[in-house]
Amino acid sequence: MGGRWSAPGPGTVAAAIARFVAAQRVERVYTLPGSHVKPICSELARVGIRIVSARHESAAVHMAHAEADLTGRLGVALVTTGPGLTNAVTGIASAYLSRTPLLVLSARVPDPQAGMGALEEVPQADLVRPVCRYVREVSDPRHVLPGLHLATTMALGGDGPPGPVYVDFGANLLKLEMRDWYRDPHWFVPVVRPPRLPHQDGIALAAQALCDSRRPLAIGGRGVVGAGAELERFLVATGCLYLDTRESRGVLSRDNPQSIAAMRARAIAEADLVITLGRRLDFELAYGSGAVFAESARFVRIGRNAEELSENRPGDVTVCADVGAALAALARSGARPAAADTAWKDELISANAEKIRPKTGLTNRPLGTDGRMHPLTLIEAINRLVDPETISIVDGGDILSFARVGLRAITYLDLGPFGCLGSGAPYAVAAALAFPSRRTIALIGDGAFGFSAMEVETAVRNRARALFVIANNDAWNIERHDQLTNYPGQDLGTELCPSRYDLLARSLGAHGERVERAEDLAAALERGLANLPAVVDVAVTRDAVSPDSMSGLANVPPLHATQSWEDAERRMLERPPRG
Ligand SMILES: Cc1ncc(C[n+]2csc(CCOP(=O)(O)OP(=O)(O)O)c2C)c(N)n1
Ligand SMILES: [Mg+2]
Repeated sequence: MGGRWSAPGPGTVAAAIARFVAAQRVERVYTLPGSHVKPICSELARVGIRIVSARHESAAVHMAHAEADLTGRLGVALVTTGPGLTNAVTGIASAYLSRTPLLVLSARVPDPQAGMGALEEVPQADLVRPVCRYVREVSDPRHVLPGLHLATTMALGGDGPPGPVYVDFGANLLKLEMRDWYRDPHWFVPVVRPPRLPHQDGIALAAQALCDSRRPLAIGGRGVVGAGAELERFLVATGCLYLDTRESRGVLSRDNPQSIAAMRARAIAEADLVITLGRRLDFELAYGSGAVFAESARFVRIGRNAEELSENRPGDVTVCADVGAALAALARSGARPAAADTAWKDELISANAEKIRPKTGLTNRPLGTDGRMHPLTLIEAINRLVDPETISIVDGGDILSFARVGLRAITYLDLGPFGCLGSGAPYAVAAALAFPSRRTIALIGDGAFGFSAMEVETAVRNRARALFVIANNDAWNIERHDQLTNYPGQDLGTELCPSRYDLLARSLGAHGERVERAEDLAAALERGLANLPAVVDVAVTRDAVSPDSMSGLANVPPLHATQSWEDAERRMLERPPRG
């Protein structure tokens, strides 16, 4: 193998990796060039996989993340040795918290140089281990396919929560011949997550809990993804109210009357039975705290792994199973509350309908003292462009908070439980590539956009027809509000220079427009949609105080994510012990 390196042949390790990836029905691999991984990249292209090259490895991983979340298939990123891998860590960590199935591939320094001070040498596996479901360092051609197979099974959630897995190869390995280890066709089929069927005793106990309840509430998580039909039948059969969460958004139509997203606080405070569906009880659900959920509420926890079954608050009943299978079994059981509190249920349904009724007059919200439009004015203009097929993406601080209450989105991605600013632009690129016939609209704060604005060039180069709308308030505004409120008299880095992201976009070859007045918005957004990829840079006021600023999410109370939950927890802790 001495002398100049030649392209790898069809029976090499690199070729086997590519064939394995193609067998998983992966259509695009997100990457950024690097010599160490070039043999893999070359073979991926040879088997017909589209190579999408980003401008930062973290963005490449975010793209694979969006691809996985939107298509339901494995997302794949290929990052190069050393800084390629360290740059990717943020994206990997975000997928880890989102429980998104990703295969991250890389190459290490050649094994014969390991430990000798080789170019770009860092302990790659150690760097990613805490944020991966599985890590495998392959150093022998015999282990290439078993390693990839096991890693992919783990990524899909075969033996725990789904999430990112990492496999790297000594760079010296990639052009070696695979010999007979390559021939066995059973490696080149899609890896499937082994099904987990519910035990009938668990279903019987859950059914009994439902019959005994008066105010049952189901909460969706990643477990309901792909089980929309079963969920709908379950809700009809049992009459449960339903809350979706970030992980399950879009699975059930928001028009389903039993879905009461806008009444979340009251529903969780008053339900007497809470059924979690493949969902962690994490910060978004008050860690299942008895101060926020009714203290006497019973919990039925349905899911495939310990995180979903017992984290923070073990179920009074646990059903270890695929959520779809468990929901189907429960619907078949005929269980429903024997003495349902129908007044409670009807009240929540009608209060929810009233809250989500499209309001007129958002566009008339007063301008800020800076003369700029309110963020909800911008969101209302975007709502007019959102059709049932639109993929909506949000990234930022205040603007994300306003979007959570105002944006009418069905297919939706945001910066996720990792709170990872900078993921929005890459998500939009991947969404537009995966679904070219659907509209992709990303609403991004000016600060958040700065992390990955160069991905507009990736969009131009790859003809990713996304619309990037920048909510530009010249600030890390949610942080600015927190600082003004809690650290008065200080200005520590929360102001940004007035910047023109439309001009930046134009310099990268995209369509760019700046909008200062609400009356110009609709036409500018339409022109953007007609000239994708496009950046519409919208001046919004920094005066508007977002719901997250008000609820305390921005200043992080010690016990809970929001101030009202924090207060409830403190009241509970301060109560004298009973008895
Ligand atoms: C990578 C990263 N760095 C820092 C933060 C902390 N942070 C959360 S929101 C926010 C401000 C976001 O500003 P912008 O995107 O302009 O949105 P705005 O609040 O102005 O609407 C910051 C810095 C984070 N979540 N992620
Ligand atoms: Mg901002």
